[in-house]
Amino acid sequence: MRRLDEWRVTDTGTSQEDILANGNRMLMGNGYLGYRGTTEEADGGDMSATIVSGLYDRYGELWREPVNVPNALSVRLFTLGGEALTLGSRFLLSHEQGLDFRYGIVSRVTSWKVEGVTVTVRSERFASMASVHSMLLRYAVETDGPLTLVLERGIDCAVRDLNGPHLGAFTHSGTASAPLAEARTLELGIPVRVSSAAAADFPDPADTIRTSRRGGAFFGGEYVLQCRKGVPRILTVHAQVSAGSDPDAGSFVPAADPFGGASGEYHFREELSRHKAAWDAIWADGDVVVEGDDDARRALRYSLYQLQIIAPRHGGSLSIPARGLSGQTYKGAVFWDTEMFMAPYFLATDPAVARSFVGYRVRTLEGARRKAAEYGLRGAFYAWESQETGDDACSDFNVTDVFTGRPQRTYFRDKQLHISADVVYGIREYLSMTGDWSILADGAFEVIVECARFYLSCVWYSPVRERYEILDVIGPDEYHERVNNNAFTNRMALLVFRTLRECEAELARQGSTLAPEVYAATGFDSELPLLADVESRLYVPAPGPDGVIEQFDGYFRLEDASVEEVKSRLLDPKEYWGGGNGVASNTRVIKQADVVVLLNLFPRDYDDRVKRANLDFYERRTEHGSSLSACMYSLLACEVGDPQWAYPFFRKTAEIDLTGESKQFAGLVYIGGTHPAANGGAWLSAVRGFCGLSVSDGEISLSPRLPESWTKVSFTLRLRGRRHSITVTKDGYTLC
Ligand code: IFM
Repeated sequence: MRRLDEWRVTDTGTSQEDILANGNRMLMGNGYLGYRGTTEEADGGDMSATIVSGLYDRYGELWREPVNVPNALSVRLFTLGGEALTLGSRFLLSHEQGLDFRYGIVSRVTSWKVEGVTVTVRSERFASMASVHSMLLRYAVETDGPLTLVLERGIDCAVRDLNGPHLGAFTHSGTASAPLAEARTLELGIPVRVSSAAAADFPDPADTIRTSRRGGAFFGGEYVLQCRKGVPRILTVHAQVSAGSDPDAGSFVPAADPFGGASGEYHFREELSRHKAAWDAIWADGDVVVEGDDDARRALRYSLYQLQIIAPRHGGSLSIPARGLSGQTYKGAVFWDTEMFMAPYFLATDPAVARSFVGYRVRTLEGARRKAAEYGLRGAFYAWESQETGDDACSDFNVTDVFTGRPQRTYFRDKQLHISADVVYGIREYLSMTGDWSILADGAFEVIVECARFYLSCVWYSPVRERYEILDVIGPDEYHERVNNNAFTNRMALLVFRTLRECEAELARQGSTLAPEVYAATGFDSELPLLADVESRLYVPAPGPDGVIEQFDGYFRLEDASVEEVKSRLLDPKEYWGGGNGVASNTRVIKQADVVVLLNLFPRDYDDRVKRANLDFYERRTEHGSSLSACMYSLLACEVGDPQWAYPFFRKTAEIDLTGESKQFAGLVYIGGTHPAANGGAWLSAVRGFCGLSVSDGEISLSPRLPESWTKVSFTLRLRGRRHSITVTKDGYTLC
């Protein structure tokens, strides 16, 4: 049973499905690392995982993916006869676990009945926001009668990977109560260090500690606990994780005794209060308070929590993968999700994080250049699935066919041309919100130039129609592959050209010589005449007489079957709907918002009639098979003044990681995990949608259209170095 209280979500489920869902739901993290919400006794089978931001590896010919580093918070509790007390144990009495999403504290109470004695474990843990290499755990075992138990704890190196293993050359040192495991990634030999120091604050003289019998893949100690009624055994663990990919890799060495002589209890309290202070500072700007609707307030705050625990604040020009730090799904890759769905929240509340996203694209520009060259194109074609170098991790066979078990050819990598424009959109928004033009000299201008050059090399001139077109692409709706003139893609390419012009003009106004320098250095000067021509004659599909914009050439000729009808044609529930043979491919049913994204990004280009017509037309034809979809419909519905229509879409996007109701498979490929884009979409729906916040030329405007149950929304906005507090009610707003 799941419950959502103020700042807390709890769950009592113990099935394998619940364990998997709680792994995501109760994820903890600090931007540097993410630790799944499994119990301390869980093992690889429960998909426990510790994922470090920016650390990837490839095993053999399998997909490159994030490395699941050894589990430094592993605790195993056994009966004297050697039976493990887990959630699957025949001795289990009850279990409740919870996440305090104000402070990122995962706690639980679990009881088992062994030989007539009730054993209860209470644990509490957090990934420190104050010291990103650290995770702390307080683990207490209590019985209501005499019982001998064996408690094993330390570093479990037998972690499970989707496409692993990823680590080798293991060594261990330290002691049974403070082990240190070191290893190297297989592909690049990147060092990984994990330590796990423990303090048992109430040692019973009869308790003993010895080196774990598990040996090999487990480094740590084993306590024999002679439990007595009412005498809890409390263990405090301070784990430290560092990987060679860290910006501070050279300098960070796990402390041998992080307790510094203090008792475990004292140390835990001290670390917890530093951690809470860091969270208080985050919420001071990052919170959004909805009044009048408790469920909405809680779900929105939970979504913001999910974003905050994966925000790369520790430096190093990093971005956020599509499944955050919740596991190895989607290869731990960065998609357009960051720029379009997550960045707006950080731009409004913590622009330094948004700067890191831009820095990441600057850092991976070479990879984008390599990809463009690979396709015989010029400039920068950003990776559809980007890892640490910017080379594309997306496979040519990204889906496994359910019927044959064979890899299915997909064209996400080759044809989602809009990705480079999404990167430019992210830079443009950064400039607009921060006014920080210095980012252009830090590489962002070169990114814009190379993206413009990329689109110049993609367009085709039609002498018959006397216009430039963009052919053979995939738009946001991934079910329709290799289409011509996707309205979103073409409009975004135009945005790239315009952004380049505007930046060039602004730099000149500031007396900067950056633009001519970059043009000369990259040889772009010679392409300026072509740029002018393409910019003026690039085709962007316009609304038809009924106001509807055709998603791509020929879309209106496809079968107009309903979503339900198309779904009923599936022969297997996990079957992929798109691609060559998908049930949706030759119909008008789309996976996710496409034209609707276009209307949200360019609201001034289209009037209300057009927005309404497209909302009505496309929503009925959208499967919402992507977690990126609901928020876009919610936003557009607000834009046309229909917040009640928008509201269920807001709830869907804000609750996605609470309910766990989302697609878990694309074909046979597991795609579960958390959904940061939807979490960002919850902020977009609430603040841009219901509050009607928009910013243009440094000016804030608000047009409240709150849903019926909402009475007030308060949030912070950082704009061009100033902090504004905004309160929106049904009849107006205050801004200071
Ligand atoms: O970026 C998205 C894409 O739009 C739909 N498929 C999943 C990707 C990652 O979230």
